[in-house]
Amino acid sequence: MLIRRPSDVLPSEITPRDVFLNRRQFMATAAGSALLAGEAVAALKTVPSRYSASEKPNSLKEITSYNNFYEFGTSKEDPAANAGRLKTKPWQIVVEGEAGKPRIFGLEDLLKLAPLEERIYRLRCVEGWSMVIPWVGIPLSSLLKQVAPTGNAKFVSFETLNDPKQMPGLLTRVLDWPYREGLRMDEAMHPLTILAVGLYGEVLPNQNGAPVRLVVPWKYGFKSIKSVVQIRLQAQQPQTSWNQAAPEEYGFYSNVNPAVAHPRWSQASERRIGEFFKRKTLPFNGYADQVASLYQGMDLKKYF
Ligand SMILES: Nc1nc2c(c(=O)[nH]1)N[C@H]1C(S)=C(S)[C@@H](COP(=O)(O)O)O[C@H]1N2
Ligand SMILES: [Mo]
Repeated sequence: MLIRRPSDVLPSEITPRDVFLNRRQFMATAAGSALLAGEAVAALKTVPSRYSASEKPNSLKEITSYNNFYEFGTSKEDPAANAGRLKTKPWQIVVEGEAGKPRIFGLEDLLKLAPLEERIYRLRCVEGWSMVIPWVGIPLSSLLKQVAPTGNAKFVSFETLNDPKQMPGLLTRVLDWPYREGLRMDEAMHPLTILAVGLYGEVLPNQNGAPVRLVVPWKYGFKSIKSVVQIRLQAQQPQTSWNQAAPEEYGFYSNVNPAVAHPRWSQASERRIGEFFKRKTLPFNGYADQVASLYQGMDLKKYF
């Protein structure tokens, strides 16, 4: 889903500001790792979940060093290198729109809404690779119920933080920022849809979308928006960053579907990070029993 590779950027496009930011970013990363070593990392108290896949998770190293988070750069190594400067405390999520009780949630409020569960989920990136990740999180439904959605709430939109001082990738125009995603209301309320605040029992590493990110395991990875600051209930289907960037390639639904090829490559198989041979991609990423009924009667070639 790369539109513009870093190697396509001409040296003339690198401004003194970029050079300045790169130096700052180097210092921020150095400071960040010192902090990590010094600070006791909060272990999250979790209960196991009946929704976990019975597959061996990828290693912490794999999960935290091969990422997509374009706000920190477009290559897989960029988020681990650059996300150290993201300030995740304090953090607020504004939940508004078609809601009887719109509200601003601090991260602490979120943790009180439901028991934190460990959910081992497959993540299938639209680029053709996959991982298995032991998330820690709560159902998104437990947050949405708090704001009392009105009868007009048919869709939910999500936005990532939009601060170029913390996110150097925002200075490039690879996407229309802030990163935006959306779900239909029934998808958002589905028990498989979670807000993740951790992985491997610890708070989320910045490169994985700290302090809170969406995870929708039956959809391509880009639907699982990171570092969320705004959630809006609305009557209309939201515009999303990837659909806006390339509507023929990335539909609103983006359910994992081996039968519908991306215009430039097949989606029939995938490479699990750490494995050599490819696997067959499963309909709805292996969650068909739980979610196929949401799309009954819809032409999934049209609503891709
Ligand atoms: N804000 C934001 N969220 C994002 C992205 C991004 O670039 N920005 N990338 C998406 C893509 S393409 C994938 S595959 C997953 C990757 O999540 P992970 O790095 O935690 O494995 O995050 C998704 N969420
Ligand atoms: Mo992705």
